[in-house]
Amino acid sequence: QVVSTGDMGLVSMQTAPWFPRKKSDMDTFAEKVMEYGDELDADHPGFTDPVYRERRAEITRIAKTYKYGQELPRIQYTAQETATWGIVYKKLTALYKTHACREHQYVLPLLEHNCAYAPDNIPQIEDVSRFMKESTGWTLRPVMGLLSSRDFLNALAFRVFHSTQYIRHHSQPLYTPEPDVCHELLGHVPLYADPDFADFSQEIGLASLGASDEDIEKLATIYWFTVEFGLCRQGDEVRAYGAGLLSSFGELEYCLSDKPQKVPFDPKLAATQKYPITEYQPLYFVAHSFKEMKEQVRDYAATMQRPFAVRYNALTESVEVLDTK
Ligand code: TIH
Ligand code: FE2
Repeated sequence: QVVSTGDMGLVSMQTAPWFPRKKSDMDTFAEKVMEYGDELDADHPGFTDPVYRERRAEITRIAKTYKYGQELPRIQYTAQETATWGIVYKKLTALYKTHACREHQYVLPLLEHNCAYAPDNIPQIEDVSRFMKESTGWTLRPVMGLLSSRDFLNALAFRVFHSTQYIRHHSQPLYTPEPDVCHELLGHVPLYADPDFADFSQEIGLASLGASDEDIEKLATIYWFTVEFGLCRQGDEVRAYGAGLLSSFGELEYCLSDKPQKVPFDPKLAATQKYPITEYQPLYFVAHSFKEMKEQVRDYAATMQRPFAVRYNALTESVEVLDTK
């Protein structure tokens, strides 16, 4: 039985945390960002650079007023920002041939052709989002800072990915501990144009809707070890598909060396594995294929306690709640 949108008379729904039912519900996320992008930590390279700080604040202010359905904001990047992008772009594209998974290698030329990806141009997320929509139905939303894990994961259920638009500090182009436009556009976007990866990622999102705080923590950790830092088998080789690897020249080189530990992907193990967030990962999970990963995560999610089931209706772009009591 499908419970109509907004029907909170259902006992099982009353005890579950709130979650978005339609895409415009995500407009409320902007008011509850945990950490603003313009409040930098003391160890951030841009902390002592007032020009950089003001520029970040300007870009995040634009993101804060975005509402569902609007065109995504276009940013006029400065020469210095474009130069930083250029360094990152050239270093990374040289390494992709030997280090990136085949799906990433397939999509990047399409982005160069359709979305003006180039060493001397930072693509606009409006153009990129349109391309993604046509490939797999995924879209981007601008984000002004760090969302809670719950909000961020919930968006994945709607095939919506939150994207920053500012760029890393020019003094450290090859690794940054936080997302930036290089990370989103070079790391995440190419994978979201792949149908199997697109499904896999939505699976995590659907599992997160109305989940308990403990389960959100586990799903966020699975997300970390797959979407952000996943490795995969490709024939006899291991390649990177995680966005955190594909956007960092330093860690991309490191992750395939013999320094870190590598274990087969298992969602149950990955869900509770500890990890550092401001340095290279000591441990990576190696997946077999995106298809298999999707099944693994779906089976894992089925073991989580939730008194209702959810289903995404792609025609109405909304989530239906099914009573399982
Ligand atoms: N470390 C990545 C980079 O340098 O591009 C960025 C991030 C990965 C994961 C979270 S932020
Ligand atoms: Fe990311």
